[in-house]
Amino acid sequence: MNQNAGFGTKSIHGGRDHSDPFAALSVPIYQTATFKFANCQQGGDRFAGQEAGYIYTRLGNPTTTVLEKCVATLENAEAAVAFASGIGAISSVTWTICKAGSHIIADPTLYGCTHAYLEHGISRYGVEVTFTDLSDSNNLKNALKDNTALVYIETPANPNMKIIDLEEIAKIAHAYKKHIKVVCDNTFATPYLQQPIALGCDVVVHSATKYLNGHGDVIAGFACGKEDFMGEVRMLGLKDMTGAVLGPQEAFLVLRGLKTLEIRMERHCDNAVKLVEYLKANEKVTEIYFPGLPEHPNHEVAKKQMKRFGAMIAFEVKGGHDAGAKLLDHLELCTLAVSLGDAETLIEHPASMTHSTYSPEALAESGIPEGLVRISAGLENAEDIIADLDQAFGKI
Ligand code: 3LM
Repeated sequence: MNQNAGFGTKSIHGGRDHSDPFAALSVPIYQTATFKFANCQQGGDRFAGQEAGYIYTRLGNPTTTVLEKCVATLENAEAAVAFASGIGAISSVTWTICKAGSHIIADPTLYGCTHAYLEHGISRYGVEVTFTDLSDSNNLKNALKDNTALVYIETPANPNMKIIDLEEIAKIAHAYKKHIKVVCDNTFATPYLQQPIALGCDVVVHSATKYLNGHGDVIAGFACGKEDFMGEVRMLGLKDMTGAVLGPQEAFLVLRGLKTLEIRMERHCDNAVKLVEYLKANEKVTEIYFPGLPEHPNHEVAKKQMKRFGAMIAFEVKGGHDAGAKLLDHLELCTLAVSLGDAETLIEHPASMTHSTYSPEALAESGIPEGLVRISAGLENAEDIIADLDQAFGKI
């Protein structure tokens, strides 16, 4: 494949080396836990890293290798590592970077379990975590310390689409100390809309459970970055510390899902724009959180670093939490479920679901109102999604 190929071409052909003995069009599923050695010498050489080749699927698998190469190509990264989940990727990366005494700086607006992991998980092992609003880069300057090892960001952030200037954050962190790793969770944007590594970040993490797979039938994650560092993440974070390895079946499904990422993202984004137009005209909606709106506080940054504004929308309803709950209970086509990035439009209530791990104080600090409703615009016909919302709004 030509290195200058377009995104859609890369998502179909990326990582394929055409080495299959039967020339199968789709990547075969190597459903095996272990691989035979020709003799003892070969086994020893593979373990010693003196001979290339597979050993055991926790360390690598041919189906997964193709997928990892494809995702690295899409993120413009030297290498990628696949994981059993997004949280598997996030914990493996942070365990690889940090040790007791390390300091992490993170924006407080994050996916609920990522926030819980940083606040209550890794902090149990002598790693200090400072949460500060990174949409103001002065807060980063004030928080950086000698032992800062990692700056952690989601943009657009779950669940309120807060936007952070990746180029600016990476520049400030690296000017302070070159070795600080700036890690960006690119789940909401996908590499089609935003390329954190090109903007100066060191590592991209993903919940591939969402848009990358795109069909709501797989839990998966990725980390992408420099080849040397991804080697460390594989050999320490994944192999020895978390063991959060992606299975070959799941790798196959993500490869299949990725083939349509570009066209799915275009349709998701088109539908989101139409939903936002509808919500803007709806007098029962008091607030809309969408980076494509000029009144979004970081609209200009989103415009600079994203191709389009994504397909995640949050809003508040007149009457607060109770009115929002009523709306969700009356939907017929839109699905009341957590997760996002699927063909189906998914809708949920962050304060009691995805972000129920946050304390009321942390919700307030992160700009997540109690009544907030989050919607993942699916791939159905926009008129049908809107008609369903409209009938449910009619019941509150
Ligand atoms: C959700 N999010 O509905 P997995 N990073 C981001 C995420 O949104 C998520 C992860 C990482 C949701 C999941 S809530 C129980 C359902 C930005 C997940 C974690 O480990 O693959 O689930 O990814 O917002």
